[in-house]
Formats: sequence, C-alpha cells, structure tokens
Amino acid sequence: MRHTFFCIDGHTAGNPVRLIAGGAPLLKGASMSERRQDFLKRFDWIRTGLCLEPRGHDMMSGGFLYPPTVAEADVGLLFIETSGCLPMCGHGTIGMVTFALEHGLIQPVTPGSLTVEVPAGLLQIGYEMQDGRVAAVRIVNVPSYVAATGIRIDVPGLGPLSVDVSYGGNYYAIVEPQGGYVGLDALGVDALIRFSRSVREQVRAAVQPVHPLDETIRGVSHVLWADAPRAADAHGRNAVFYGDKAIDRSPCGTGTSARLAHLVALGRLSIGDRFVHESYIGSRFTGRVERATRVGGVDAIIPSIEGSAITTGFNTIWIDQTDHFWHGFQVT
Ligand code: PYC
Repeated sequence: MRHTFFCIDGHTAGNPVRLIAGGAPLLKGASMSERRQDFLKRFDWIRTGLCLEPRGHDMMSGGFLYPPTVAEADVGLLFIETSGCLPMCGHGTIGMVTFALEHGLIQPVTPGSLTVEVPAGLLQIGYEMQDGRVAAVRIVNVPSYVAATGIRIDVPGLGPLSVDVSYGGNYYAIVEPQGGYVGLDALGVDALIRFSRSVREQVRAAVQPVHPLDETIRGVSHVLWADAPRAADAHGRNAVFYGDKAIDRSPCGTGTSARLAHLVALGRLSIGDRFVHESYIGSRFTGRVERATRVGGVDAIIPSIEGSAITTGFNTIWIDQTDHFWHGFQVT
C-alpha cells in the first residue's frame, strides 16, 4: 500500500520544517490536544516515516494544518518531529504559517493576523508580507513559567551542575554557564549531544512537571544550553537539544519562551523587555516579554517570538509499505 504526502519543505532560521499540505489523516478529538493523542495512537507511522531516515533526518520536524476546534481560531496546527508530537513548536509554527500563507493554504479573515490553535493552546500571530513573501512571523505564545529550580546533577565529563526547568510550550532543562560548562563553543555539537542525554535523564529522574491545565503535557523533553551572545546587538545565545540526536539550528521558539520566563523569574528581564536570541549557528529570533499572567495558580509570562522562514521546494513523498524501511529508522 502506497501513501502519498504532498509536502512544502523549508527551514526557519536554519532548522527544517516540512509542512504536509496533502495527506493528513482525519483525526478524532474535541481539541488539538485530543487530536494529538489520537494521532500518536493511530498514525505515528506517518511521523516516523516522514521524519526519520531515509525520508528525513535527525533534525526533521514539521506538521499538518487542520480546521480548528474553537470558533476564535483560524487554523489548527499539529506538530511532528523525530521524538514525537510536540505540544508546541515555535520554529515549526513560523515555518508552517509562512509556507501556508505564501501558497494560499490559509486565507486570513484579517490580513496580517491569525489565531492559531495548537495542542498547547491558542497563539496570536502577526505577520508581514513583502512582495508576496512573508517577511516575518511574530507569535504571541502560550503562558510560560518556571516549573523547578536548583536541580543538582553530576554529568560525567562535565561535573556538577545546577539546572532549572522552565515551560514555553515544552518543558526545558536550562543549563547556564557554570563549573565545567563554560560556553557552547568550548563544547561543540558532539559533546553537547552526549552531555544533553545525561542532563535530560538526570533531570527527568528528579522532576516530572505536569502542565496545570493539560495533564497530557508532561515531562522534560528538551535541554537548553544558555550562553552569552556573540554579536554586540544580541542578548543571549543558546543551543537546544531535542529528540535523541538533534541540536536545533534555530534559536528555538519554545526554548526562547521558556528562557524569557526563566530570566524574568531570575529578575534579569522585566515586562516589555526585548531579547535577541542567537542560535548555535548564529540565526536569530527576537523575543519579548509581553505581559505577566498566571497559569494554574503560578506566576507566568506571555512571551512573543519573531522570526522568518524560507521555502526550499515541494516534495512529494511516498511511504510504501513494500519498502522494508517504510516506517523510518534512526541510527543511534
Ligand atoms: O522552535 O519551539 C521550537 C522547537 C522545538 C524543538 C525544536 N524547535
């Protein structure tokens, strides 16, 4: 049996985005969160087939457009990547919204703005068009908050670290420079991946955060290594580890949101502050602390992130069940 998926491929600030514009499965569920669970239960082979080798690679991510389940939203997004279906993905949202607008897959009621439903909640999106292209997408993200602080771990080869956990649509273990971790360039990608696995495993053993409004959003999935910026006009740099082998090429939208909540909690940023965040490869998102809020009785912020994406081409992909590797594989 051959399944055909019509994809628009591209990247947001260097990290891949595959928008599956044709071939999305029909899902059950009264919200995008319930549809995410239904997709994971019945259609996860589509994710592994399209994200893992031989059709994808370690960093591959993307998703589908769906009709929203709430009247105030224009469109729903479901994210896929190598490790699963994230509740929210910032670089994925910037990419999918850009590709969908540029190719007429979304016709906004109010040009320049959209309300997007994702499993983690509702996003307010602003975008700018220039000569038929989307020049920038700004996401006002879900409430972001610090879930745990001062988790002590000991990473073989790096030594003792104190790690905080913050939520920006996914839960992040945040490692600031300290002790054996003096900055990203001293480590390099291979060591970052190796150390990140140990950090995530130890932090998971210490804390199991659960979102106060949606218990399906749980557990530390990502590790954010914070660093000083390279450029004089930026405010920070980071590398985010996700899946089993990926370092985000973009500055990571949900990671930047989690970091903004973290910096506000530490008293280093205030409401209204702007934060230019560099990625491992030097691409940028501009974050902003929009306002204070509360989530499940906890202090939180509403962050925004702005960035841009580029389409690299159309890709018609077959998942053919006569192919021994139809469901994809990963070399670990
Ligand atoms: O941009 O939110 C993001 C993201 C999550 C994982 C990789 N990128």
